[in-house]
Amino acid sequence: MLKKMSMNANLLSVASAGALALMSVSAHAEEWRGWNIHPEGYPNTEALESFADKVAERTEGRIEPKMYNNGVLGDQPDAIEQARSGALAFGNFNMGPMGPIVNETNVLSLPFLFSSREHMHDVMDGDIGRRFADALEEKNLVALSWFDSGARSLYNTDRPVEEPSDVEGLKIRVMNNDLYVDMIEALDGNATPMAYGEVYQSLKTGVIDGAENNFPSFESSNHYEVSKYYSLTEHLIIPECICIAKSKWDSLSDEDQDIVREEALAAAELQRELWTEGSEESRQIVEDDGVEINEVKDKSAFQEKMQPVYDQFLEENPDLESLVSDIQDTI
Ligand code: BDP
Repeated sequence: MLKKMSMNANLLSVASAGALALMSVSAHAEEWRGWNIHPEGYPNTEALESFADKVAERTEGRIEPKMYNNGVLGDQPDAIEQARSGALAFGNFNMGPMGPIVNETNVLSLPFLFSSREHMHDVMDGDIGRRFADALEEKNLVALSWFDSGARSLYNTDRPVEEPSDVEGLKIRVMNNDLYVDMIEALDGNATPMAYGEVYQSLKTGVIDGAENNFPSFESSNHYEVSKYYSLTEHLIIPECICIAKSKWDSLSDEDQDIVREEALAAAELQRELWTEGSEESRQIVEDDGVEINEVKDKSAFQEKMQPVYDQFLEENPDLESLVSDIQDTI
């Protein structure tokens, strides 16, 4: 009897040693899967890779972020859902496709809301940015810092867009957000929401006539190879976050939270620097390849066309009116 008990106790201690060993492996290195839609060399990718390395180094391997670039973990709307549930640990998300999930962030998709990148940075780095972060957190995403994504402009396979009427009849791909459908329809174009990864082929085969994006994305996605008119409408300046799954964030010690937050802020600083250089380089690449880039002389004509989009949005979301005017007043 005694002998049997001690054998069991021995077995138990072997088993618990095994369990402990397993626990310490997982406690030692928790892989954090990070979603990124962009390829190697893109400003965001460089900054995210640096974030991942620094976090792993400073937490001495307690957290091991690993970037999955090129959107290999899925489309942006799916990835946002995965990060909300904790299936993905974090991602670099654009506030455009965030709108259908976190209603407040739709404000950031109102055309011509920000007058410049600097305006956007001032807003997002200050108290108003905190309000957006609070709204995101209610939906289980912890926004730690804000990346640049320049200004988005229209491009198409057919003609330069110089005035609103030039958009008439063009089939334009937009990101997944009804506000962008309204925006293109207000210009008498046909809007087609579509995943980013499908745009190249759709431009090439004529399923769509155009799309809209910043220079780095226009270049890195190769859309410039098949769409030779880029018109500087600069209608959207949309911030992007480094957003962490709330469940992952809440599981961190205070010390590790500080490290992750500091490195997310450092990554945003790096990204913004790389963005400035990267945009210039991308513009040069597409120009050298024969893309015709035109200024839009009278931007206010486009802005005026957006009035119904604002009116409808504010009618549907009266509680967001002060947020819109606070942003417009931050100059
Ligand atoms: C890029 C954004 C990316 C979007 C993409 C798009 O950085 O998050 O998914 O545009 O148009 O500029 O879908």
